[in-house]
Amino acid sequence: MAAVVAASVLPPLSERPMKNTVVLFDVDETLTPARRAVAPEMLQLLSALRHKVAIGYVGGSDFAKQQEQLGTTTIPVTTLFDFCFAENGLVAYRMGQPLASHSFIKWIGEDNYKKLVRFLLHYVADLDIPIKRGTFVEFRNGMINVSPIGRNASNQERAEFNAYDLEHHIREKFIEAVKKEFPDLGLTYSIGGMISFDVFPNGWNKTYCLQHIENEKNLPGGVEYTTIHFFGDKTSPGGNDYEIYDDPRTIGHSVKGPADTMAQLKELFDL
Ligand code: M1P
Repeated sequence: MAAVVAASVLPPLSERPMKNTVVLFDVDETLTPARRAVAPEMLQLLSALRHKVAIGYVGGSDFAKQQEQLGTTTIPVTTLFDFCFAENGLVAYRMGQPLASHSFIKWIGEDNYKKLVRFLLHYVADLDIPIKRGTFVEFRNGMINVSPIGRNASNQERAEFNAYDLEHHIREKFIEAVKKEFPDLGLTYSIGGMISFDVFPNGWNKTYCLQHIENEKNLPGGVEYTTIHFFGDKTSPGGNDYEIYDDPRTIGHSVKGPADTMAQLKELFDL
């Protein structure tokens, strides 16, 4: 029901009442609980917001996970947002159509990548943690995601690893070891979720997606977005929302979870 409302007919971007405003959202713990599905109430609110302004999300995860969390089996996530930015905007859709993007493997090159992945997998092999599952390195278009426990961990196992990591700093130590081994690769290491960290070229953080927003004015009949709001939960230095939250091009809003996002949206946009 909520998704049906969310997918209802909308004014084109150039005819939205606040047409120079775009509102961008982080996904995990901003629109949804971590790695869980969005609530129908959130979709309803986003639909109401979308009748006033342009909306988009920018997540570190790959597009498939965002489709799982924000869309349904019958509703593509690209119909629910004007802009969909997966992998920090390295995979991007505008009004349902894909935009051109860079790739991590082209940037780093096969030889450097082989050295990096060799080190990562050796490190995981030697790591003594309570349990391990599978998929320790996930290869994506704009980054790789590295998980000491493995991405196949269940929700229960994810929570247990997260608690263990808080105490033992497994991911922080792992990142320090990679940095020491590869001081010159120009990579950023970002802990955005519960069981893993993302690795991408310096500068390919969430601010990457802003170039797509800024390019809108150059499209035929395009809109110049002079006001860019961003809502995220990991907005402190070191968090993966920090750079875009702190960017001079955005108005940053820090949230404590999806319920807080909804409360702040209602107040700010009179919804
Ligand atoms: O969106 C935040 C992070 O979500 C996942 O992290 P984890 O599986 O560790 O909870 C990953 O998709 C990660 O890439 C992403 O940054």
